Amino acid sequence: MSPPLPRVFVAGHRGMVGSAVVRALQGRADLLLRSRDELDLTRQDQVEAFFQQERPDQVVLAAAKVGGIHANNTYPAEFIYSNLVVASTVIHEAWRAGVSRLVFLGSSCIYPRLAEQPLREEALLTGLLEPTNEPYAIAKIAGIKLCESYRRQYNSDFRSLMPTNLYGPGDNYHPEHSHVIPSLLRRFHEAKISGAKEVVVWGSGRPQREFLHVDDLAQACVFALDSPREAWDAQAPLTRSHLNVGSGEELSIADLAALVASTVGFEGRLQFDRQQPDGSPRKLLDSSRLRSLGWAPTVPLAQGIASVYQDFLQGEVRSI
Ligand code: GFB
Repeated sequence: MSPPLPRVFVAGHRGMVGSAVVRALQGRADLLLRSRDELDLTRQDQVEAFFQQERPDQVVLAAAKVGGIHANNTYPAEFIYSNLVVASTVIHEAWRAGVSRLVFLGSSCIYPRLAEQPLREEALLTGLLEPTNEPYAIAKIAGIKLCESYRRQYNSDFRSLMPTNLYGPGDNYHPEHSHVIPSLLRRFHEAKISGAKEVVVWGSGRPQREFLHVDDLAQACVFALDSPREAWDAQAPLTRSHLNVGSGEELSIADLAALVASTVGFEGRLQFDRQQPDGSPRKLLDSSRLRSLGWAPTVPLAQGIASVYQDFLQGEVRSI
């Protein structure tokens, strides 16, 4: 008889990242999933009761309040409060319930705005953050430090992954609150349908961004759950315990906009709105430590955007 599958709690399983983690863990884990109505992760009493009752073996902490540059800049209190409370509550109760391994997901915006590129893990806390997302970044830094501290004081095997900008199925297409890829897919698509001659792209078009398909991040999460402790700790020692997850594929926002326009089939002009913030000039991750453990990205950007556009069109058909 094969050994029982580990009981894995995926916190945030309805989000883009959590649902990709669920797809990746299908058949490899006994999944524990709770909707927000069943379990409010900002309520310590509910989280405590859940962990004490269910006693998961492992946890992937993918629950987070996320959004693009405009949402981060407009709702800083919600971003810092919600992300701080969810991280501290889930990590603390996971420790109390004896969870054997936990994977916390952060973001590349934890690094200083002007840190040397590509960003190595040791750049954390060496300089000032990008102001448009500082509150969110502070909450994510707190999550890293929570994992590090529980590891240091209690020897908990709590690991942190810092993904670059993500995209994929199940993304948020809100016209103002979403990230750049879903925003532009929607805007270019609507312009094509309406026959508009011009599409507005926020900022100067000059910032550089690296993008990773969420299924590649989900594989990195499976990898982080499975990697033996000794090998992981060799790459992520106590004093620098987070590992970067990026594709290495970087381009300017102007080039990204051109790629999205051609994917959608929009043939009009692009107009850059310099009244909108650019955010970080660049945040390319050095992911060599995770790659040296054996993980590698598999989805090229142009292919990923084409498949996400197909999902977007299907979603439109379903919502009619
Ligand atoms: O995706 P995005 O909001 O994330 O924006 P950030 C990336 C770049 O695309 C910025 C430009 O330079 C935007 O000005 N951009 C151009 C647009 N047109 C658009 C548009 O229509 N919508 C959006 N959203 N951007 C977020 C952080 O920063 O990245 C979060 O605020 C998080 O905290 C996330 O870390 C991964 O890379 O600027």
